[in-house]
Amino acid sequence: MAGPGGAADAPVLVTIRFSHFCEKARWALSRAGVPFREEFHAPLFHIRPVRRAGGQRTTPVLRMADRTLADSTDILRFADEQGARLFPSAAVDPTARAEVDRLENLFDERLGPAVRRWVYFHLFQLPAPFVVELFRSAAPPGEQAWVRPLFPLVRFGMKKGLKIDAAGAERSRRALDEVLTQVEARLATGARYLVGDAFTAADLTFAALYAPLVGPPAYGAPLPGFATLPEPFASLRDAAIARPAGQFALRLYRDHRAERLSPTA
Ligand SMILES: N[C@@H](CCC(=O)N[C@@H](CS)C(=O)NCC(=O)O)C(=O)O
Repeated sequence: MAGPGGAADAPVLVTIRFSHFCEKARWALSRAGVPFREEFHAPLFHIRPVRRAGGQRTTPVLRMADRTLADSTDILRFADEQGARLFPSAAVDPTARAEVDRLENLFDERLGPAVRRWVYFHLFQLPAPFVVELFRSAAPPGEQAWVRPLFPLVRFGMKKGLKIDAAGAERSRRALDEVLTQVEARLATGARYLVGDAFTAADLTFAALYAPLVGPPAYGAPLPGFATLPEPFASLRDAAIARPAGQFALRLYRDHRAERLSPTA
């Protein structure tokens, strides 16, 4: 379960491997050159390890020798302190800083949950083996044998817990469209980034949380089958990629996902 670096005493990032909130944290830590070991899990198998690491229920959780961070925004702030250069200084440019914080929060609250519900709703319409394969790709060896037999139970729990149904998917589609329209209004002015003229936490959060719909090649976890998704998912993916917001997310991945701003210890 390797992250970049990964000495035995390195910080541990507990994840649901393909989760877009986990990708947000992974990207920020990699950007800062923080060495960490990723302990990844399939959905629902994450609950016990998350509690053991000091989190509540959700991933990502970053467990370090002296503290635990159990929210992706806290992990981005930590990565920023370590040199990721994600937040403008509030002392130098308070307006830009407030705008980055506002957008990160908007994407966390609206975009992330909407993408998740909408994707799961459509994924769960596909033949079960397809989704089982995706979940197995997220599981470490010790969990893999359990993914297939427990899949019906996991799917039931997720549908109930995340309100994954047709009405929820439609609400999420509208929320998604609302956020994408706001992003595209900014891009229409010719801006290369969401705030100011440099890459910030707002851009990283947008690209990571939108990524499951556009499948950037540099995504930090395998997304098996993404290139060969059956209909209607293939058309939904192609429409997401064709939008200016989709092109923007893919460009951010191309230009910034591999950046390391401080040397990995
Ligand atoms: N506000 C949290 C949200 C994270 C979140 O929703 N994580 C999802 C994965 S995409 C999760 O772990 N869900 C599992 C669950 O709720 O049981 C953060 O930013 O870290």
